[in-house]
Amino acid sequence: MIIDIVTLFPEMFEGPLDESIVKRARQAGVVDIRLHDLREWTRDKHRKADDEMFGGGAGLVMKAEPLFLCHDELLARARAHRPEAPKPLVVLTSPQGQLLNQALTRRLSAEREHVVVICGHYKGVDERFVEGCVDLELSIGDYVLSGGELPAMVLVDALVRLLPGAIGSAESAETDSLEDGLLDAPVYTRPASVRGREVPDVLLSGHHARIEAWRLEQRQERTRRKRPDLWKRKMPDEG
Ligand code: 9D3
Repeated sequence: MIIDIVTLFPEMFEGPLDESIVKRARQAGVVDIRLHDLREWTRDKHRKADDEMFGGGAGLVMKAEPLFLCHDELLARARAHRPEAPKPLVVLTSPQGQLLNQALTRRLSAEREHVVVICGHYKGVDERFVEGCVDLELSIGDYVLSGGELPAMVLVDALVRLLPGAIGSAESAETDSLEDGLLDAPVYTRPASVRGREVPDVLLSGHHARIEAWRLEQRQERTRRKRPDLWKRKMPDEG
C-alpha cells in the first residue's frame, strides 16, 4: 500500500510512524508512507497555506489552491509511475467526517492500494477543495482536537497493521477483538498471585476448551457491561 500524507506539520509524524509495527512494515516494503509539506505547493513569498474565513469568524481556513496543486501533482505522479493503477482514495481528516471504525479500516486496507490523506487544521479546509477532490471525510471521534494530524496517524496505524506481512503470523492469524463485535477477555501474566489477587483457576487448568468457553463468556459479559452500544448492535433482539 502507498500512503501519501499531506500536512502543514510533517515533523509531527516522525515519532509515531517510526516505531513498532508501522516501522517494521515500512522496512519490509509492506507500505510506502510518504510525507508531504503542503507549504511546498504555495506560491507566495510567505508560503501561506491558510487565510481568514470569508464572512468572519475566529481561526484560519486552509486555502484551496495549494491543496488542489498538491492533489493534482500526487495523482499525476501515481499515474506516471503506474498508468493502469486504480485512482488513489483521497481522505480528509475532519470533525465533519464519517466515524472511523474497524469495519471501515478493514475495507480500506483490503480494497485500496493507494490512499492520500489530507490533514485538516485550524478551522477547516476551503469547501471547494472538499467538493472537488475529497472522496472520504474521516473523524476519529466526537471530541475536538487541534488538527487532523493525530487522526491521520491513527488511520495509518489502523490500516498498516492489517496489511499482509505487517504483523508476525502468530498474531495475524487471530481475529482482533471488535471484529466480531465483542471486547477482549481479561488477560494475565506471571506471577499467578499478585498482592493477594489470583489468576482465575480455569486459565491454569490447561483445559483448552474450558478456557475458550470462559473467555467467550467474559467477552460477552464485559461488552454488555462496559459497551452496551456494541452489545445492542450485536444482539439487537435482546432488549
Ligand atoms: C468541531 C469544531 N469546529 C467548530 C468550532 C472547529 C474545529 C476545531 C478543530 C475544526 C477543526 C479542528 C481540528 N480537528 C480536526 O481537524 C479533526 C478531528 C477532531 O478534531 N476530532 C476527531 N477527529 C478529527 S479528524 C480531524
